[in-house]
Amino acid sequence: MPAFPEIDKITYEGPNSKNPLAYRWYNEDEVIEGKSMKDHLRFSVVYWHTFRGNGSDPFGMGTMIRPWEDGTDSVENAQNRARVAFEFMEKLGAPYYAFHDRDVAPEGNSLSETNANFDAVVKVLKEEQERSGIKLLWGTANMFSNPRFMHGASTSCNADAFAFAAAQVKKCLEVTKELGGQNYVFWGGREGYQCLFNTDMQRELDHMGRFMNLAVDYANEIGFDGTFLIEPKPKEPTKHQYDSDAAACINFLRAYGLTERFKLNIETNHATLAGHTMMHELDYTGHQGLLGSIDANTGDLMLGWDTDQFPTNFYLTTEIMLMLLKYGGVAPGGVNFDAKVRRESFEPMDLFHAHVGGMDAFARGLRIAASMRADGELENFVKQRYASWDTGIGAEIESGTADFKALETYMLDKGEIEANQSGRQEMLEHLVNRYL
Ligand code: XUL
Ligand code: CO
Repeated sequence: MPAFPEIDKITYEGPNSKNPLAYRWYNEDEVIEGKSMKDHLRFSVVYWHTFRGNGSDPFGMGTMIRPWEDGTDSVENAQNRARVAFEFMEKLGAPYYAFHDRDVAPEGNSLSETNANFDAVVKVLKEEQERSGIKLLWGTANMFSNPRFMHGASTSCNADAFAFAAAQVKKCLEVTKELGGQNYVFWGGREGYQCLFNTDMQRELDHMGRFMNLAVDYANEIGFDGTFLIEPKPKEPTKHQYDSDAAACINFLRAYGLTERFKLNIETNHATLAGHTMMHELDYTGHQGLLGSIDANTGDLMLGWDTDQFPTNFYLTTEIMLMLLKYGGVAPGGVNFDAKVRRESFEPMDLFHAHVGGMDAFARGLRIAASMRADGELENFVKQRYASWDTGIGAEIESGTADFKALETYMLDKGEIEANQSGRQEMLEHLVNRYL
């Protein structure tokens, strides 16, 4: 019995369609800048919000109606849910998905029982992947929900928590490899602190560095060659997370010799919690050569926490797609909807509305970004703005031939700098609006 009998496969109907369950902009086979929209966007559905989110919040219980759930935490229920997830993703036309180990299968009374539960559901995931052609974008281990990780996982003061986390990641790497996962993500759930008076920061960071190196060693041992991704987030659940933003993560990767195997997974709502825009985080990571994947969502400007809403703002998706195109695309990463429907959007149908809206917003962003790049007006403005670096003293500084003494001689001779020119911010913001 299908879980969504009233929904047919979502199709592209073009910009004039008034059907909310159709794509107006996402035409998966249409080629833009030499690549299909499907290959540019590599959309991915997250298991945790979409199939495990129940709508509970700190003030109230779950609200979601999910007729396929039998209300138990059994392996059978988890296996059935996996089949429902694939029906959903197929009807949506999403080529990838992502999960935490604990989203897909229930924890048992011991680590070995938990691993057996995981295997039993992975069997179904594998069958469904083969049947549908949908692939695993990334796997990750949930090392933040269980109370054993209250002080963190690899950064816990309790060495046993580190050991448990290692066993968990070992298993999850094996499963991710088994399912052909293209990446493996570390989001530092509770890797941070609440209070510096009880924290040995240096020791915790060294342990996290050790943990990541052990993961790379084990991946090499079993022949998992997917990309490792660290996902920056500044706070929540801890008051300070060590992976606070892209710059902090990149410094960590360099300090512990990890840049060969690791890149970053940048999430919009995490960027804004860090006091940056998504565009800033993507530009920073991209020029460092470490842009791996994105978690697509948005926060709420009125709220200061991780609301994980579906992105529908063309301005945001245009900025993101400008960055992805600038840095050569997101593969083998993807556009992963780490987003949840609101508690009030409790019907199964809302899962479709949310994803269709998010995918279409990104497809529109891709189209807008590509036409801006084709016209080249922004790019030319920036190039012109830095023209003083292309010849003369600027070129000498960039190439390393001018030292402080030479620069002093140059300036003493010249007396004053070339007149500055306007940055034209308002003109450019107006220009960008022309494309929206
Ligand atoms: C939490 C978050 C996670 C990661 C995976 O804010 O974004 O869901 O994406 O652990
Ligand atoms: Co995320």
